[in-house]
Amino acid sequence: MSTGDRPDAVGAGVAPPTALTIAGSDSGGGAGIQADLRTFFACGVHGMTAVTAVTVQNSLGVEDFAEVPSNIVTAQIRAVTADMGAGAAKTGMLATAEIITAVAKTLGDVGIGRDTAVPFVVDPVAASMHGDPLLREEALEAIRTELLPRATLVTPNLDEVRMLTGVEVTDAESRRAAAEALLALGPQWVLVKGGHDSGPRCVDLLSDGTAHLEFDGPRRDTPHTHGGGDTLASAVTASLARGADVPAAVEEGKRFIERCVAEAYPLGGGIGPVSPFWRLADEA
Ligand code: PXL
Repeated sequence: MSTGDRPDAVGAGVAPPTALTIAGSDSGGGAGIQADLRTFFACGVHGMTAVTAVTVQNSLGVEDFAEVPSNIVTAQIRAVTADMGAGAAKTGMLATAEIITAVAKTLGDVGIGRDTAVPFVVDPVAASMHGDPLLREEALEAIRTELLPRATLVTPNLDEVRMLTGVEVTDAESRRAAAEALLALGPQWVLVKGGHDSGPRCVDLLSDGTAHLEFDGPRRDTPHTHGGGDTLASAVTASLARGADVPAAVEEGKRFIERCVAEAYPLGGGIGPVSPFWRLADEA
């Protein structure tokens, strides 16, 4: 799809590809479910949601959150998949071990995940950009043992890599070791993201244990990166829903997020969101 074009598969009155996000609400609109939906839209995909938690936040941080009961989370997944179908799915903030366990079981029941026809991306969200926790401590083990074995792709940043595997990424060798440690937990592919690293370049490593693909881009000097991880994972999920394989979807997702970070905007007094608005601007 070139920017400015109507996404190929979408004609008037014709349903676009669909994707499901299982994630938390960000009242500030820049991350979580809201980032996922605006990214799906910008990438030509009809977005559906299973809301896991409602956060109370603005650009200055997360003040509080309430979880949605796990039976309501799974009922949302069942309702949309039974009737509308999902071309791909992703998770973001899952908040508790109970929700993770319920989501993992339900995805198995409805046929979403690695080794099925419906690709599944796990963005193992643990904290906000401000460091506010979005996942209860005991839930990490449920991500490791119940969610990652079902994942087509897992997209941790370096803090999440450390929390999940104990590996501290400092160079190419430790990045490779981190990918191996994550693959040992059962996902088909892993994208170790370099965004939280320092240095002038941002290097991400995509691996399935056989292929090792590096994505290298410039690091932007902006504080406004709220929703960056969600937006990347959603853009990749949208590409998967449109039929791309994992390396092609990550390539497309990287191109998308790089421009969203380049055009991120201040909003409020703290960290502003990455921006998919350039897709609209190109339409004018
Ligand atoms: O960007 C990670 C993230 C995911 N989901 C929700 C969030 C955040 C970051 O603040 O609030 C709901």
